[in-house]
Amino acid sequence: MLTPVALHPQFEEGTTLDRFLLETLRDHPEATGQFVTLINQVTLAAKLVSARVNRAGLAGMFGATGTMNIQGEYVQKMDVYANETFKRALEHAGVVCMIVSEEEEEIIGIPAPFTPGNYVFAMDPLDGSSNIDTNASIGTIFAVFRRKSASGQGEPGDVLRSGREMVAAGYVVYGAGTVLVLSTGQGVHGFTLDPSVGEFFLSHHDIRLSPETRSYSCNEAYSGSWDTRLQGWLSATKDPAAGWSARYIGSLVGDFHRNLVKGGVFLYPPSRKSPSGKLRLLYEAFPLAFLVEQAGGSATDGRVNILDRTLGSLHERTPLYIGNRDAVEEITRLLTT
Ligand code: P6P
Repeated sequence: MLTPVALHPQFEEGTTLDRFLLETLRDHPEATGQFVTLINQVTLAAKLVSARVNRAGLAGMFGATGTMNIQGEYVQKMDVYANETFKRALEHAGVVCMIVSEEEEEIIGIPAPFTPGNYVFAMDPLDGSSNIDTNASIGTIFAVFRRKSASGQGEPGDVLRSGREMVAAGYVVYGAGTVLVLSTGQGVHGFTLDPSVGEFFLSHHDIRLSPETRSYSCNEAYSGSWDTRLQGWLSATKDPAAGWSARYIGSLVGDFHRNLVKGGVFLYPPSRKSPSGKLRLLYEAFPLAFLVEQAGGSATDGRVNILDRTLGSLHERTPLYIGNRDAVEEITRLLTT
């Protein structure tokens, strides 16, 4: 008999995401109707992508489209589907003034006849999609900002800003189950999709990183070109007395979700292959840093807290060290002294 996730007394079994939002956002500064609608549209898109991911192999959706995105990465058929699904779910709802997607070079405006809304939505619509053919976990990652410009279509200044200005962040991990993890600044909570009823139910209330977990997650194949201080840290973790283990899926959302739920630290340092790091600041590092801080962890670029960075360009890359606070602070101390 599985022990059910300990739920807050206020949220008995069967609390849907809708109910959770209504009951927790009541006195939240973002408790505008637009914000709840935005999250509801994200969950609609997540359900649609989940259904398609789960039968990608049957629907001829494996594999690449034969095109490359602006990152120079082969676009998978599922990347295109996820990108279009999240755009369509949001652009007509009157809740966003712009969308930024890993799949598109430019800012995505709100097409006529739809009305721009109060929020900025930045996403990696399907991160790790090259893993879909191997049935590994993949995911959607998103960050939400409240617009700075007064009205109309969003402007670059609405998104070229500090990570501290995010009002919400989350991801959807499409794995053994589909789990939407969300924070609006009041803790981190996970909702598991019951596909038989098409609802996300609260399954992980107030997720907190387990500080004692000694697990690291990185692509060690590149460690030969890492900063030597980092190489020293990695070899120290291999001392049997240190009690570390290693886990690496190669899909950011899968690796991050495991660390969030069980504890651990994820590293994607600069290397000869990726001199600025591989991961993107706006729609990967920013949202995961928002979530990890809400769960008691930390995220840096090796020098400063990721959330203190200000976005300089839509698709800029960054090194990322994220997870248990002690491990992240030790790595950052090594790299800055
Ligand atoms: P590597 C997937 O392509 C991705 O962008 C992230 O999901 C993942 O963390 C990283 O790349 C894996 O990169 O170089 O280890 O294959």
